[in-house]
Amino acid sequence: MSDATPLPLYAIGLGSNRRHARFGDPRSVLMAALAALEGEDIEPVDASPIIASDPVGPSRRRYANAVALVASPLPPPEMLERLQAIEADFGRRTGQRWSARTLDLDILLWSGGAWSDAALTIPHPAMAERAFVLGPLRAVAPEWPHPLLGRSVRQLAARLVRAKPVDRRASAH
Ligand code: A4P
Ligand code: MG
Repeated sequence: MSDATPLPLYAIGLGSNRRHARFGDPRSVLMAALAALEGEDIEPVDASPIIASDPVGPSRRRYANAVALVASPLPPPEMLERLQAIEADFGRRTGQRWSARTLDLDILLWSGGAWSDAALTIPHPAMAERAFVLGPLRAVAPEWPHPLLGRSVRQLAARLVRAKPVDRRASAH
């Protein structure tokens, strides 16, 4: 018998720009990470295609990015703990003790709405400005309303695409 109350949903952003000794290139790291997300109290619902994206910020390596939708009764701090445990598993390389992290897992959205404490902010504060987040997120949850901005993921993504040519012209001169 299935439970009548649907479980809360989370949108999880995945990013990698380093090879992993066992899993391989960033794309393969994300495929393994998508599989690792499934666990006790975390049920995969959907996953976006994995995209390649230019780095935002100081790193010069290209990233692989994706977004997963998962259903889970876990409250946000416990979800963050689970994600950090997965990140730690993926950060370990054979032959080395700890190395630079190969996997970044961010909580983008939670169907419970907004959350804010010292360790965790939902929605992820940078998500509305990041094409590498909104592109994959739109593939799995286009109509999800951003609880603070009052616009859907589709609208936020369209706004970002429209803004881009202007940015390019501005930086070309
Ligand atoms: N934290 C607060 N809110 C959240 C949330 N919603 N989800 C806290 C997850 N964590 C959250 O994160 C630092 C702390 O943020 C956590 O301990 C948690 O308490 P972190 O992942 O350990 O550190 P970080 O990676 O330096 O921070 P963050 O914010 O994930 O980094 P950025 O700024 O997102 O940079 N370019 C492309 N193309 N693709 C990428 O994926 N990623 C980054 C990562 C930069 N450029 C990129 C990409
Ligand atoms: Mg992070």
